[in-house]
Amino acid sequence: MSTKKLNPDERLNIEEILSNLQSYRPRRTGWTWRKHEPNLKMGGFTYKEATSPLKDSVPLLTAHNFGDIDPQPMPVITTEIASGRFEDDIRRMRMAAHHGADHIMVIRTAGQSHFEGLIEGSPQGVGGVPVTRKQVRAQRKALDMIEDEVGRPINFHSYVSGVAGPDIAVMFAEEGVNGVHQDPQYNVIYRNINMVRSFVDACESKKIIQWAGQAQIDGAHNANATARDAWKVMPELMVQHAINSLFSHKVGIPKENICLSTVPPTSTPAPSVSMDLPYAVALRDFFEGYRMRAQMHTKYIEASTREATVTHVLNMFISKLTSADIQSTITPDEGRNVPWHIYNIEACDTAKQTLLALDGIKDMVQLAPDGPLRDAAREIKERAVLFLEEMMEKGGYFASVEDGFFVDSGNYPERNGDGIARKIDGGVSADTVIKREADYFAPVTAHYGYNNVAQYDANAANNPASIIGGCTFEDPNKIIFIDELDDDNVYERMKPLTAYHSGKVLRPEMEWMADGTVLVNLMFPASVKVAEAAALVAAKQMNLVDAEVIHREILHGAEGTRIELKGKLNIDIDVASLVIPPEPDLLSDDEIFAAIAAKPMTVVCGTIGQDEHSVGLREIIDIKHGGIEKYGIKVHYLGTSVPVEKLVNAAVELDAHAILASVIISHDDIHYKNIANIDQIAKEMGVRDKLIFAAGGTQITPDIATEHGADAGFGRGTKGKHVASFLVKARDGK
Ligand code: Z98
Repeated sequence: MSTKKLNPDERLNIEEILSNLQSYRPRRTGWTWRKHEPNLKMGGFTYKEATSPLKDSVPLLTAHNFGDIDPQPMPVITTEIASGRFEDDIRRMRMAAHHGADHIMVIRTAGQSHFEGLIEGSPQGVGGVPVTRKQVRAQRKALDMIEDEVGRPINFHSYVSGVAGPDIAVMFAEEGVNGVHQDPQYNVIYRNINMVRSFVDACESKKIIQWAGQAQIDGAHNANATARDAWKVMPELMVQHAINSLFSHKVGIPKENICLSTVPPTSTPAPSVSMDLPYAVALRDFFEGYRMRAQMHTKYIEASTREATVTHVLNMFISKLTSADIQSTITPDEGRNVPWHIYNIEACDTAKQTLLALDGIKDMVQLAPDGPLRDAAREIKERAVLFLEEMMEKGGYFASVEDGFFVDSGNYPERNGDGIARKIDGGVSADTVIKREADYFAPVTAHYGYNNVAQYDANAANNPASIIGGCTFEDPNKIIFIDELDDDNVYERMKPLTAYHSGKVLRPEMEWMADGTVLVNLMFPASVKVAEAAALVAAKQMNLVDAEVIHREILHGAEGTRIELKGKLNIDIDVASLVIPPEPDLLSDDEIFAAIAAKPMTVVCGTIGQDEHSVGLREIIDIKHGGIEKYGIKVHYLGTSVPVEKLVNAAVELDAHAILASVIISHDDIHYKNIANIDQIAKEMGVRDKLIFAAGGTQITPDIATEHGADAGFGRGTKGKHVASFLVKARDGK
């Protein structure tokens, strides 16, 4: 379906996305991998493992030193966006796509696993988004526009788990969802949904996933997150992967769409790489042909962005040394429940930065073919095989779950008897599996198992839906779109926010439009408890509402504590009232270099009058700090407290193009008086017309400097580039 083209200078129009949703049809279902561009050349570099560049994107911060290139690494990059309000998440999805995410996962609100069918409408969620047809359709519609803007398909993802798994699978296939989590073991172990029901349902769900060409991610990572000591469940993780992968393949999903959700099992201060790397190698030995989804270890993420980022980078080091087809970007959200825009974007950038940095590493560094790495990998595999053998002896998966085999805190074959045990006839929706009658018939596509189509039309055996002229998969007009039913709906939520949505009024925001949330960093020279209490007092003084300490870090037990505080700053800023200074009209570095190379330039400079402050001027001239020397400008620095006459005389003697005078001391307006003096002396000597004269200093206001006779004034924040650009323009009349 054709979509509206987005204007890069305008926010997404949420109302427009919501309008006419009942007739919106997704363009496709099915997963898209990035396109490898071997030996891609960008900015003078050659990338071994880059993929097709984007049409529109936000490069890494330091890219401005490299011609603003924005290469895209190999793995699909995931970000999880689920603030509880899908309309706000749409804007974050656009930001994330511009920072390199092409796999956007929507986490469901707590409890949705136990719903017995699809939920309709789009109520607001807590700890995730209520996944409904309307929410999915609105977000898919927005993503269709966003992918046109960035020039890369975006995979949209959520969960086909819970009691209503197959219903959700159908809805996702209809609505153009591209990737899903599906693993019946998740239902059984973590949501206590009856195991027979879960495995029967999984057949149906997986059949639909296969039809839709979606990528499937399993649920093994949940054992990492749940286990008492996550590094001890390595053998079991291999078994969980094996059960779901082979099950899915047997139902018909091709191996290249079956993704193992792999997690480096440990984290620092453990010697993590020595444990995580053998595990990653063991997985790749056992599961050749399947895809690896590298997920972060959520259990070992605390509230520190710094610490989470280091863990993330180390995890990606493992991904690069082994392989990853999908790279997740979990953020400190998991540690402190602040699912904020900025953390999604930071984590996407962390992934891009790290993966690009490690481009080609496997051509330079090889994993040792024997020794401790292979020994440890072999041991993990042996433990996994023994685990599986014992399950078989026990009578299979169901019997083993009844016996508490999974998520035991021992390193198999050690067992501590504290695994999660479920009863074969227990759990949510027990006793709901019914054998199909002989005349059972379902006129639908991608249906698993017995279906007596022949009783109606023997020729339709491979296409049961043809009997009714196609089901919703072939004829989307048969989909029933139900709009919201209750008061807690998107329109009601947006009504009081019109001024903010229009862009006329601004309020700080972290996750929802005009939520007012701000983050404040504080340091108190005190212990944690004292610092925390002090931070709350500070918050009150800053007029923050609902202030809460979300992160505390000991710098020293008595000397200091770092505090991160969140709160609400309920202020409105009228955009029309803002005074926005014009962007300085600067020449590019290349233009300045070329102008100086074509025609050399000499300047004399010094701190004038009785002024001994030289730091600022040195910043403007010294090559070390990116000063004007960098461009090849010849600089004669006369020192501090230079008499104004000396400065002008030197300019004449050296046949300089320009005088740069630094004036810091400002009492009695001496800085402006000295500027006027230079102008006056140069005029008296008859050289003013031949000299460019600029004055700078922290107290300088450009307009006042020129009123006193300078050609330009440079105040606080000036960099060498600003001065060099001005000098070239002034000399060459640009
Ligand atoms: C991730 N942040 O994987 P509920 N099914 C499977 C799951 O792994 C999960 C759910 C369903 C993690 C997300 N996984 C953790 C196989 C959750 C979620 O019951 O609605 O929470 O289903 O990226």
